Amino acid sequence: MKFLKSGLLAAVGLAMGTMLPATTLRAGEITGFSWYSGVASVASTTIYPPSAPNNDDVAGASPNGVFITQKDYVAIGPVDLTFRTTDTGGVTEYIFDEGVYNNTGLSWSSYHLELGFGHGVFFTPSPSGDGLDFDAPDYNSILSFYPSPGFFPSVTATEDDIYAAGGVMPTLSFAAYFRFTVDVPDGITEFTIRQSPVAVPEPATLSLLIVGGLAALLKRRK
Ligand SMILES: [Ca+2]
Ligand SMILES: [Ca+2]
Ligand SMILES: [Ca+2]
Repeated sequence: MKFLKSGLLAAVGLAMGTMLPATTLRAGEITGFSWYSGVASVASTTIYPPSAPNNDDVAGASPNGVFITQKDYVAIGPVDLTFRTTDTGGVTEYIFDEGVYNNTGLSWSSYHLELGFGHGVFFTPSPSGDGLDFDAPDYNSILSFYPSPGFFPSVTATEDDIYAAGGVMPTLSFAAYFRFTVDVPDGITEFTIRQSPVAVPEPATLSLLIVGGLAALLKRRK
């Protein structure tokens, strides 16, 4: 499995290297990609130079896109997708399309995305007003976590957080795409999209919570 994973990574790296020779560096654009997780595998991605750099205020789907074809969660926890960037002389808006597979054995009640820097224990959230955001303040582009057969119809976005909820994504189900929009500014060399599924509390956990609550109540009465 390990060999498969490293082989896959090597293949992705090789593919990106082939597509992105050093001479193609341009402004405000995503140039490379890494992922970090103990709970999921990322099948592949393709990074192209943006066809419309510095299009921060665009409404609707940005022509600049990043596809991440499959993210296969085998346990609940965060996955950090880190993108290398280079200046473009402005803010470039990207649309992200992701395939997400729930292989955790648990149903998910919501899905959380955060923008920041670094990965793992070194992850730090993106500050307010730094130009890196989920299409703030306009929020006039693609934001959808409700592909067929459903999943999360209710989505709220703030500058650096997206919460998708209002439904359930059962185990062994696949979302052909989750879609969201990110503004990539000048002045950074990389940024991270941290993504975390949130599991529906198991009946056993719920019972424990209820028992705990009752015990606390009885203690107070005494
Ligand atoms: Ca920010
Ligand atoms: Ca924007
Ligand atoms: Ca926009």
